[in-house]
Amino acid sequence: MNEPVSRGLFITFEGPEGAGKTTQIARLVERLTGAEVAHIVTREPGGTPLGTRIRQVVLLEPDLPVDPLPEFLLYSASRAQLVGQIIRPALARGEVVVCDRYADSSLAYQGAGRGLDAGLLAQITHAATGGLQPDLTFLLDLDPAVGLARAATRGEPDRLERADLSFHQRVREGFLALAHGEPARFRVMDGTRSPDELAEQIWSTVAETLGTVQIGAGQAEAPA
Ligand code: Z5A
Repeated sequence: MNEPVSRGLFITFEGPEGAGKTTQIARLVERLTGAEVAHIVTREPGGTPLGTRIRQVVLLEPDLPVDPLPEFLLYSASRAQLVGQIIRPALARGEVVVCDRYADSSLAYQGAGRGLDAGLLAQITHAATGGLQPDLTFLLDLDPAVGLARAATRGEPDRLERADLSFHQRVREGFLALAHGEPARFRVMDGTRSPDELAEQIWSTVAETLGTVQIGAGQAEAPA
């Protein structure tokens, strides 16, 4: 097996419901495994025992009243635990970290969607993450009506899936504005393309990025 990359690489996937994040993360993991690149996969909210409990409360008990600010603080608490317990240690080991949603989701859902103040969100997010930003973010962009229809086939809607379409449209616009503001970090992908096409595009970007990162003792090599 190759030595792990000498500094880790932090990759996040973002986008509206049903955009295909889970599908593409599974495909990326196959490629990383095949190329023998050390990696971990995690998600938000969740990824730790505390995060899993927070996920239950904030998403899967939609009748429990939770106002926008406490909703954001719950996501932030899950994020702080995930960064400290899982993400930073993996990056310090030189691994690739693939995360299904991260702080951009709070800016899009609780900021653009719920209307919380962007400055407040940034301040608390910085405290929760110690300023840790992804190196690369894939935004799978999709008309929310299409994404919600895809997600609807899975059974009972969670708290966010119950929100109206205009909320999800604001979320989509919020994601696109974030991507516009940070073009070096974001790769905006057309979520209506086929899973195969998207997987190829994503792997080519990740392989290229890995090729620019030192692997092992001074070797610079891209995975196959
Ligand atoms: N949230 C928040 O508000 N604030 C925060 O800070 C954070 C999160 C971190 C997490 O939900 C919720 O938390 C989320 C935002 C909120 N909103 N909701 N609800 P989640 O983790 O349970 O689910 P999700 O992140 O929204 O993902 P998802 O709904 O599971 O969808 P996905 O992972 O993006 O898509 P998928 O499962 O890969 O695909 C969905 C379906 O589409 C499936 O049947 C696939 O076979 C199909 N699919 C996938 N790709 C394609 C393509 N390319 N073409 C056609 N069909 C496809």
